[in-house]
Amino acid sequence: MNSLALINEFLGQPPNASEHGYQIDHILEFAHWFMAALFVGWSAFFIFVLIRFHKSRHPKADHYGVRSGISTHLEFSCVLIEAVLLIGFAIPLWAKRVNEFPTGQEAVLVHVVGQQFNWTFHMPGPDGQFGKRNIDLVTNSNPLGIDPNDPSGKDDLVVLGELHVPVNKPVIIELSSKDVIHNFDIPHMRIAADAIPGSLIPMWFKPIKTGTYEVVCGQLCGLGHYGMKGTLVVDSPADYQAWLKERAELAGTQSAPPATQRPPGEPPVGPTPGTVPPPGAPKNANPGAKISPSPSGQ
Ligand SMILES: [Cu+2]
Repeated sequence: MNSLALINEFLGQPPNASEHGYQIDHILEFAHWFMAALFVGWSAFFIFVLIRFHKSRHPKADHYGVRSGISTHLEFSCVLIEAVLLIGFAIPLWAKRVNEFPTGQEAVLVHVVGQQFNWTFHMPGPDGQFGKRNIDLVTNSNPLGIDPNDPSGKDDLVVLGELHVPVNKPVIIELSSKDVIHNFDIPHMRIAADAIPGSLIPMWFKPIKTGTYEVVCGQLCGLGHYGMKGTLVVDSPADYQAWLKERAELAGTQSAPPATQRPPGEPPVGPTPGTVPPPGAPKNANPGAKISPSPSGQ
């Protein structure tokens, strides 16, 4: 099994840190070794055919061709192995991922919202209820448009760029986007799904190792796509509680989340070019906004 895992390492797969990830790695390993065997087999067959049917050995073409049934048997074996991979491994794993969601009580619930070019995480707070969101209320200090009059939104946590979750507890994510199609991808957790405006896409995983992992956008979503990164921190239960407490305290003192760092070359924060502002929005929400120079002086 360990020698099999080498091919994933060779292909640049980061180490797995989620419960279901080992099954995905197993399918990847199997499929890659199978493809490697096919490549070697068909290449050898190609070279054999070049030599065996060379013009010097057969000056006159034989229109009957090969009469042995070996190629039929070989092709049937390949189809059989592929069918076993698909029906025996891939479909059951997929069914498990989409049908066997953990229940809300045992899981951590997070709304993840993509926008050019960052990820915002929305957690329901101690009451377990997400506050209502209204696109008309979206401002720079309220990036998700949480309704201030909704009592269930009072204790909600909105975090830009860095999500903390406890280890060994399922995390259910509901994914959406504010502008274009993004892709929420945590390679170490072996999960990825498109974030589509107007849709709420559920996904889940169970982290099994504490640590800090990279969240990336897996869809080319604009000029600053390369900078659309976030962080997932898997904490011990005590560290997670400390983080929740710290965020709750910060939410009470901060009126606005930290300004988003725009990647070089990106237009200033404001309405995405080509988008229609919500009814009642100020004509120029961000007059005279400039890209502030980064600390390195670029
Ligand atoms: Cu993106």
